[in-house]
Amino acid sequence: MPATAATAAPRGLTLIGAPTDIGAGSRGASMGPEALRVAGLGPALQALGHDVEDAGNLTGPPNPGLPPQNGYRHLAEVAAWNLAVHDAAHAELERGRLPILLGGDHCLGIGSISAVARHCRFAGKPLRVLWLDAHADFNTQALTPSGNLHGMPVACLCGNGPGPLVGLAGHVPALQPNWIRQIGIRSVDEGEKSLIDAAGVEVYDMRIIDEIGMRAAMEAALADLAPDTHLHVSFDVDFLDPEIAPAVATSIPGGPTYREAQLCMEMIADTGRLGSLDIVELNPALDVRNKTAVLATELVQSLFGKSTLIRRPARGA
Ligand SMILES: [Mn+2]
Repeated sequence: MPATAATAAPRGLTLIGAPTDIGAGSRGASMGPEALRVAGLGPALQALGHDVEDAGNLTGPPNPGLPPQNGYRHLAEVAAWNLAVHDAAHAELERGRLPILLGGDHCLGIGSISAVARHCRFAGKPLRVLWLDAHADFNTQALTPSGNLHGMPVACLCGNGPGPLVGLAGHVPALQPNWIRQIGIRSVDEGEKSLIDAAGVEVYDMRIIDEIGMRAAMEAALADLAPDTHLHVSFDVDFLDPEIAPAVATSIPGGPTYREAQLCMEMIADTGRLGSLDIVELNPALDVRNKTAVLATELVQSLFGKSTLIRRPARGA
């Protein structure tokens, strides 16, 4: 094994591109996978000692640009893309590899996390989902102002959504709300607030991060992991402050800084339990010389064990 700065054990990682903006309100996230490749994501992870395979891009229906029907935009197309993502991610998990979904918009988290939920259910492993995002993504048909399904994946995964999406994991709901930790949240629609509250999702919003700091927020979000807990990270690039990450269509000011985001990723890496990852909502049409894709690549390196120094475990493993 080559000398490496990684603190995490080498893993088999598979990049899965899903070039679509089918669930988003504006076009461009479909170019995300290629921007991440151009930023050197695969070689950056390989350099940490991991075995990286790029499975290329999935295919699916084009974006027809239609208005919502019954509260959903492009439901049939969103279902087709998510089925493809589910099958690809599940196949990698069954091979013992760690799938990295290159989105694509955040509706694809339904397929990806449904695959993880299915895998964990059969393996008898506990699952925790870390949802790094500016938004809670807990909208529903009745509440959504736009019908865009990228605002609904968490609700769908919790069983509140259209049949073709809530059933992908082979079990409804795919997730119990108390398996989810949301981090970085700073934009929630009015009706969404009540739904999140009623569901009991644990949310570390920017108010809490301001008050207690990223370290304490992440300690709480990562508390009580079992030795065999599978950690899934769903990283919406709009989690980051738009000053450092402009390439998102739904940017909200006041997100984590570069250092806070690095700490978040490093603390997840320190658990040694990362099992799957989504990188979504990167919209290269809005980027400046691909800098957001480069930043996402740096943060994902930290998530996979890059650290400044050789670190010895400081907290109880
Ligand atoms: Mn999102």
